[in-house]
Amino acid sequence: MAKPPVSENLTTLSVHLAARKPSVAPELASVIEAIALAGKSIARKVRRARIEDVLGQVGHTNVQGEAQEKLDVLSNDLMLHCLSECPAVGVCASEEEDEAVVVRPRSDGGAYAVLFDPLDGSSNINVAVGVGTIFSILPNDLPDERTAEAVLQPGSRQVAAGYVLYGSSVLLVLTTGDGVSMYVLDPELGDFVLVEPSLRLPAERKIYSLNEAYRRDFPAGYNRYLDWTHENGYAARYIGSMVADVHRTLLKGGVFLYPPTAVNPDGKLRLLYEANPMAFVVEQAGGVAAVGGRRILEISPEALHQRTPVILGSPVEVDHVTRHLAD
Ligand code: AHM
Ligand code: MG
Repeated sequence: MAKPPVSENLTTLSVHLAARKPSVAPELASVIEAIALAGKSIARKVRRARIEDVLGQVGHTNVQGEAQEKLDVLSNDLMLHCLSECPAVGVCASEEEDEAVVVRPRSDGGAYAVLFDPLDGSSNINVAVGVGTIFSILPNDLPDERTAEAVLQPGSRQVAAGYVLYGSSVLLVLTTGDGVSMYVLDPELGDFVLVEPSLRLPAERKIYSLNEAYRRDFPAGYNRYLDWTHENGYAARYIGSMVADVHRTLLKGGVFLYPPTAVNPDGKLRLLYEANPMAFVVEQAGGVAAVGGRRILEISPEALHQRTPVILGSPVEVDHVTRHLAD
């Protein structure tokens, strides 16, 4: 029998999270719902960007020396507001904030640390390309005076992670450590509804996704890999917005890479709120995320905004990359 359309078989994000109790604690569900609320609000800002005159730069840079877009700042404020209103949030960290933002200690209910990139890919926003909010949720089990340190944990300690993609539709992709679910925002209902309870990444697909214009600066192994792909019928796909590129990789398969370059010897992407949450999602969908011979999730962070090279995607395709890097 044909599956009924989602519109006749609705499961909202809240209902889906509640149904997964006790593996998804109600407090954790409340944090995810706070992120979903911020995501809906950011989606509205992104949609109306040209109408409300919120395109363009604010005229200063963030801690990493990158020009902040007006929408970066708005999205950051919305995330911080929704998360600090949620009683289970202890501390937040954001690409747009220099330091961790302590909200409430463990003794006052702050059981989770939430790290995020409020609007990844925002330099593409003026051309209406897909952008997104990436988030990582960690437990906060530290004594009250050390709450800020809860943001510095390896990705293997994440209890949930995912992203909201503001594309031709608004999607929430989420893992709580038992597979990956995908929800779509029904703009008329104003709710995220379940469209895929168990996403699986194809085991192989001849697609690579990286900024090939930098190849003269890549370590030699990446160039050996690229030469090999050119001889073996691969397609290149690169949007330049990590959420959109990783999302395509998740659905269609292939490999997404951000190698070290001369300008960014540790790669460009940030470990804690870009690489780790994407690595958790990809692994939970049956993929691999590894650099330098170890899982991204096993890297011990030393600094909030530290960068890491990224290789993630279909297991067979990640193997091809690492084989060439090792040669
Ligand atoms: P951002 O967080 O400042 O938006 O930067 C991260 C973005 C990613 O979305 C994307 O993968 C990467 O930068 C693209 O970088 P490049 O233009 O060097 O290819
Ligand atoms: Mg980013």
